[in-house]
Amino acid sequence: MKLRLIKGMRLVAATHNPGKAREIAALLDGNYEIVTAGELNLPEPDETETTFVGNAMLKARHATLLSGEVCLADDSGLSIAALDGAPGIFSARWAGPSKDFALAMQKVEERIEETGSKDRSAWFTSALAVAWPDGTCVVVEGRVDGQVVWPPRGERGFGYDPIFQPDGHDLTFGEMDPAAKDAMSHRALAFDRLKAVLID
Ligand code: ITT
Repeated sequence: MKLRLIKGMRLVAATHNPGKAREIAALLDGNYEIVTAGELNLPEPDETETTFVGNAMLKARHATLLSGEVCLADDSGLSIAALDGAPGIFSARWAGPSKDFALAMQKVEERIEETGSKDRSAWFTSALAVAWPDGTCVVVEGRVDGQVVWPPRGERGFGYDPIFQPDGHDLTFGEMDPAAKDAMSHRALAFDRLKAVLID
């Protein structure tokens, strides 16, 4: 059987991050009835895997087991070359329990300065996993390269967006119109791949 996401169907976005949920809805072009794990009061699983792909599959499967519905999860993060790829899968955890991204961005800047490196290159990764109640799971990944800037610029987006300037652009993700970010982001690229596999 060919796996498909049929337009109009209900899809659980297995995320508790409202910024991410907004982008997921926009990147699916309003073609699905999206309900979030937060709205369904599904608990967040511990992200115990060691890769974006592993954690995306873990979150999608966890939500499917609890809801019995088709679930889509995103595991993502910012990797800094000078920090050997940190914070990477720990991007959310660097913001602490209060999800303080001003603090997390400060930590990124301090760690880069501590290395003495002039290399500010960085990349965002998004792994998207779709899980079905029968245990099937499809996963794809997207990446966008750029530079870490300091100080942070822009109030749009979420998380580390104010310190990430994608290569070939003058604005940070925090300064860009959401549609401009959605035309080039790691998440957009992952969605392109997901659509190529699952959507006619
Ligand atoms: P869920 O697991 O509930 O989806 P989360 O925020 O914990 O929410 P992750 O574990 O995938 O999600 O953590 C990824 C973190 O990386 C996220 O909290 C952001 O701070 C950051 N991040 C990912 N994509 C980003 C983007 O497009 N712009 C800015 N920051 C991003």
